Amino acid sequence: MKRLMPILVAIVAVNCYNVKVRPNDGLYILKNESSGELDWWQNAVFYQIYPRSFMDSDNDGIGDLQGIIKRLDHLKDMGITATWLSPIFKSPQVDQGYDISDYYDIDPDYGTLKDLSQLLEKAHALGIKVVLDFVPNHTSDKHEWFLMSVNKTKGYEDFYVWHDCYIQDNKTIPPNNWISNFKDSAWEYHPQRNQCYLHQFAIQQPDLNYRNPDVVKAMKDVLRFWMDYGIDGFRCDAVNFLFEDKAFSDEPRSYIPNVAENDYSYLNHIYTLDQPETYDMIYQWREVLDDYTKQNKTDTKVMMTEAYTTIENTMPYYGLSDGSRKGAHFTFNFNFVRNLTKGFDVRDLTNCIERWLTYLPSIYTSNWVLGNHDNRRVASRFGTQYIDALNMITAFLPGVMITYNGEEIGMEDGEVTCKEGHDPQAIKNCTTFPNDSRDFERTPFQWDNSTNAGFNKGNATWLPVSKKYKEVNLAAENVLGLNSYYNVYKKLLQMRKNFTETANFDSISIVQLSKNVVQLVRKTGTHEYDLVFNVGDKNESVQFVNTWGDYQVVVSNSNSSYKTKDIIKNNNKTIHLGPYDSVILYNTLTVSGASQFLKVSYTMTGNIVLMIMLNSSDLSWWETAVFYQIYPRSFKDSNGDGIGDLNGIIEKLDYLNETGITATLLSSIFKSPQFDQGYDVTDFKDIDPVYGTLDDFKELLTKAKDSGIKIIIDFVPNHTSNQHEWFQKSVAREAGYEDFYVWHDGKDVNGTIDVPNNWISHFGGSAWTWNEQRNQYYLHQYFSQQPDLNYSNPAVLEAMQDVLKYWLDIGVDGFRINSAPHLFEDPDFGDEPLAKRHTEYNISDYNCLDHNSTADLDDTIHLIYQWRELIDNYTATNNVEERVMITEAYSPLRKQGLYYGNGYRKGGHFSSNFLFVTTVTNPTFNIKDVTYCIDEWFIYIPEGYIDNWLLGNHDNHRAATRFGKENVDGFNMVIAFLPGIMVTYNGEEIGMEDGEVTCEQGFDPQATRNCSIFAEVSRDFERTPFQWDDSTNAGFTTGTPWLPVSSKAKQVNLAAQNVEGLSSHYNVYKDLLAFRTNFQNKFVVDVLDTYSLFDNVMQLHRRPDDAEYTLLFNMGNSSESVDYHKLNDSYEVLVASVDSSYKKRVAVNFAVSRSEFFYKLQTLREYRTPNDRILINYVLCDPFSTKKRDMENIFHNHG
Ligand SMILES: [Ca+2]
Ligand SMILES: [Ca+2]
Ligand SMILES: [Ca+2]
Ligand SMILES: [Ca+2]
Repeated sequence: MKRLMPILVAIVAVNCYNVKVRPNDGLYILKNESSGELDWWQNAVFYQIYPRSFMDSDNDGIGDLQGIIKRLDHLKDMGITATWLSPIFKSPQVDQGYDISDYYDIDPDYGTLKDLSQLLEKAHALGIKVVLDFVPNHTSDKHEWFLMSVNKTKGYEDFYVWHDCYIQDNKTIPPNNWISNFKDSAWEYHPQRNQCYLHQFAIQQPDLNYRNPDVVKAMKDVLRFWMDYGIDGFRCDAVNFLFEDKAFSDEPRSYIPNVAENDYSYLNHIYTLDQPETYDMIYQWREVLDDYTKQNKTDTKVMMTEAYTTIENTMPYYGLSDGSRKGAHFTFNFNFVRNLTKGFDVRDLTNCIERWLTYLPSIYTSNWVLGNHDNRRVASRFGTQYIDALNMITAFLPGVMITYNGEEIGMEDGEVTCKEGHDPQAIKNCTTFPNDSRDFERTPFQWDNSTNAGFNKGNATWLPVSKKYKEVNLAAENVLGLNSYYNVYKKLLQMRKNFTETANFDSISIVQLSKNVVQLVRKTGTHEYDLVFNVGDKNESVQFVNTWGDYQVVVSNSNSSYKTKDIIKNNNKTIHLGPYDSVILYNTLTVSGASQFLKVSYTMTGNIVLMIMLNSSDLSWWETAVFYQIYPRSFKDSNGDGIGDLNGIIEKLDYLNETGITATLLSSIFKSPQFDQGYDVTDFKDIDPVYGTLDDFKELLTKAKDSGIKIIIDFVPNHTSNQHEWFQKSVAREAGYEDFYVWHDGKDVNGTIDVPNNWISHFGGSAWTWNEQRNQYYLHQYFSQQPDLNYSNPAVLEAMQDVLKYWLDIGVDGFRINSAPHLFEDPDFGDEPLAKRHTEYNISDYNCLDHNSTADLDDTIHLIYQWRELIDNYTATNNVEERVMITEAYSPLRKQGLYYGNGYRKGGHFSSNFLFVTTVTNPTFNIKDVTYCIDEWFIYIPEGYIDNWLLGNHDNHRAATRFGKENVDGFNMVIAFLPGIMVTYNGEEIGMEDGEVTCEQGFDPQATRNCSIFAEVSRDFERTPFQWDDSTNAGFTTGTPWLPVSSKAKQVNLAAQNVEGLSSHYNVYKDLLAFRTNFQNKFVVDVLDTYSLFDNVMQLHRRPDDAEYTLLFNMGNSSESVDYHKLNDSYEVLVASVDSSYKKRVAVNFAVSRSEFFYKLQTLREYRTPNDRILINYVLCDPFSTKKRDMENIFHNHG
């Protein structure tokens, strides 16, 4: 960490005062799967050849094996050591060779077995391994196995997945509801056998029955045959489809709206994808390969798998995370293909890399795929200016690199018409062909500028050769000394040869140097390499993070001003980058500085966030606060009408005080018809009578102030109630109010007036409603009872500023800006484009459109800044304590930063962080989801702003329900421990779960209008009354509560938990708040590390100034013994969860043995008392001795 500091200090010095600075530095330490040397494949570049388009030797227009043989010298020239070939087996070519009719023979299009032997011999002589495509899920329906199975030939009856089915009215009634990838039932009736067979893909591709041991054996025989033949490994196609549920259960609906019943995505494929038996089969194949290697003493036969699935389901294809069973040597990493898109920035790139490395178990070898025969070419996906940089990044990152043929010369997509196309799914519909076809990335390789780019001798080619071949071809680029894509690519492959020391030590860290520049630091063995990449289109000069010594340029992109072998001197660590420049540097001193990289025998992945605060004693009250969100309606009812109110809150101020709460957020309490629970306001300056009076509110402010508690109120600026007098006046076109709302005449469509555009409201359906009286449409981004105010009207701006001033004068401590992103709309009222994933939604669903005209507009952001200035001016003019502004924006994370500020102007003091609510949602979430969620926030939120963490609110299911009640303490600890502000929704401190509410009892307007979806969408469950004690109505009211009190209140209530010395959620929560009081606001330097320790345990480690704190959280249901990162030997337990075997204030001596760790952090190697496995639940540890540690000293002593 020391190396980072000088630069950070420099940033602080020029930037600002009293601000925390936090670069995002993800550090991953990688371990070699085997303990010795790197195996041949671990650092290899696998070059994917698409045989049909590589080289045509006999001039029939189709590439072939003899063509590949002819061009092997090209692979050799690049420095390629391994290639994998798309399918070349005998096939009727219904699905481009993925329908195989003979696993043991070559399709005549490509040649013969003899040609393959020749290819292997020549490739091996050149030191190139050859991997073949293995298509295991299905065969062609022309395969003899299938023909015999149809005939029930003995031994083949059950080779495929057969099932009885019925014919009714000439229609097949299939055994269950399964749907094929290519639409319609996955079952096909076969009249001859009078049964149905399963096909997860085309009808001509029947699924093999892997529950039949004969099939398993037959397929293993195929693997052995090809290994005997001399093949070096297999790329296994679509492996996640191998097994299906034994019971043939119907799959549940996905509930993705507007998907036709015969569409693949209509169902949630829990019974046909990623089955446990599927993973087991992959592990068995690995055993076949490993056994073969061992018995025959050959080089490793490698297996790579293709599975487009979630990241959680992807990793087990590698094997179990502890390595006790192994699967593929690597399973394709499609992150760059699927999650990186045109216009990406540094954060997107960082995110993409870190996401993969976070989830990858540290014992496995990473891999990086930029493209393949199923995805558009890199140059076309991102733009030609990115070709070098992306090749550099994939070459630079640790592990296997995969290159699709043509990417090394920067080939773009070819030009193919629907008529010329061959992609079987795409040519069925010529209108969608330009979007859907995969022919563009499959056009012939461009070798030179002769006829047909040298692909053949001039006969028609199966797909047209791209017109660009005259400029873009290998011969033109392969000129010594020329700045070309190809020469950059070649240098990269040479550089990678130095990465073979990975076996000893390998780490990668990712640092965002500025908004547009990222630096990757790779330390392998004794070498240090640095890649610096300017993603933006402007010149950038940045200081890069460095150790010591001069830096030498290894390779730079073809337009760079840096040339190979240029030196950047030790005393000048500034690098000047042109637009899209990327440079790889080598630290010339690292060989002699080798001692800094100690051999690491124990590794784990981790991310480090480093923070520096200057003059932290000057922190304002809100920067260290716990904000407690009160939902007034359900908190405490003082007058027996069943609805919580202001006097109820006043009654409970002592409770807040006793708990340690210093600030509250009150959900909307303004005058309202309560159609949307107070978010439809009729008077912004008055309190709704159900909550009390303005005087009650003033009393609350006074009493809260006496208790040292701040009161933040909701501000609902986007819309009013349709019963607001402003709206009434606007409808009547009263002078001064005509343009208070967003009115529109509508669009004349052939004489009929239609809505002005396609905008959709948050709750579905058009965002426009016709008003008869005014004879115009008005806009409502929410319900039609909530018309949008017109912010282009200066009178509206003034009226709303007036509201803010009014409440500031009354004495509120701040505002939470409701629905901040939607204030302004595009004044042109143009249609919004369809969202990328629009097909997953109903056409009237809000998610169907990209909201580039109605959300996050520049004008909206600037208005937020104006309001911040108004509030800051008020604070300054009146010389009062700081008033704060909090913004609510469920915007993409990359936009969230703008609500904080843009570097010149300030926005919200903080913008609510909804990541724990929106991303840790899967019921099977694991520790990596949580650590990733934390990392992601740090990646996207710019330096200089204070972080914030919340688990839930009145719009999302309760944390105890989402995460499990046994995880309540753990999650409260996480958000209390992380740097920044903690936000708690009332009830979370006692672990309240969702209440039980029926549709008839409910109030949420979007839910009660349709009882069939009530359970799914209602927000009433998290709004049931607070559970104070076990009396009637849980002590919430003496009357009838507006929403029923949860039946769990008898067990889960404050009184039962608030007992001195009792181990309870509430007491844990109180301890956490006390811990924060002593902890949060004191540091000049603060470092946070996030670690996933094994599958279920996470560690958060903070090293502020002279202290050290650690949080260990076991999210699993079994005991775990873990090695964790530490600096000291003796610790004291500060807080332990309700079920923990550890007790508060008990000393723990964890010192057993130590090993050196990266940057001198010491990690406890092994902690295991004989015969005793200790359950480390959630333990917050503080080192016993908090003696001042001289950080400089620590670094120097070990450096
Ligand atoms: Ca040919
Ligand atoms: Ca299957
Ligand atoms: Ca009341
Ligand atoms: Ca608006």
